Amino acid sequence: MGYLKNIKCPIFNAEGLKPKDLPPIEEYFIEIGGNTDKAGKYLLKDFLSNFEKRVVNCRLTSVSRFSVRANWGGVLWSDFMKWVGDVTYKYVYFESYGKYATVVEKEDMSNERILICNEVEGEPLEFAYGGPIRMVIPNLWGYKSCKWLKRIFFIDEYIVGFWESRGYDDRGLIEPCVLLDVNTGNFKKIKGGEVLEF
Ligand SMILES: Nc1nc2c(c(=O)[nH]1)N[C@H]1C(S)=C(S)[C@@H](COP(=O)(O)O)O[C@H]1N2
Ligand SMILES: [Mo]
Repeated sequence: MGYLKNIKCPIFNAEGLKPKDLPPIEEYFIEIGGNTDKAGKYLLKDFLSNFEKRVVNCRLTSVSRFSVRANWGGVLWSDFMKWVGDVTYKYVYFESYGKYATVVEKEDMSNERILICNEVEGEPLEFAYGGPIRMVIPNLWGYKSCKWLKRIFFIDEYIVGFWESRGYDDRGLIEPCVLLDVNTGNFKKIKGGEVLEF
């Protein structure tokens, strides 16, 4: 059993995606879009081969009031952006293999821990938690961290995402509250922004 399942990390799957809805791993592709030379479709393994594997220790924090810390492995967003090279955009649009999408402001993508994640604690990311590949954006509410990632598009016009169209905040900045720390099972107060205090 994977680390997240072991510590009973909640699983969100708004689109009701099933493993059979994903292409087989050898055919799984990610599409990059926008005003960049790198726009196109990449088989996941080819995509990953462009990058050094990085591990980031940070928290995923849900507006539904839980937060989980883990060692997430994958492609550092800043490495990805170096590879993308010149690109002009105001937002980044993320879409899953289901009917899920979300958009993040350019400014919010500068956090150095943002990761395109395919491993947790050295193991492949499980389907339930967004495997084979998802976003981990520790500075925003979890609904901005798209699971079962299919598209990363650099865009100029805002697109309303799945939860955003249902009333969630467009920016998704983490607000002060009390939430469940999944790692310890304790409820903790957070001050807002990326959870760095525990
Ligand atoms: N494709 C997709 N991505 C998604 C979601 C979803 O339902 N579908 N839920 C979001 C929400 S609200 C949160 S809090 C996190 C939860 O990640 P987890 O299910 O791995 O705990 O995934 C986000 N990414
Ligand atoms: Mo969430």
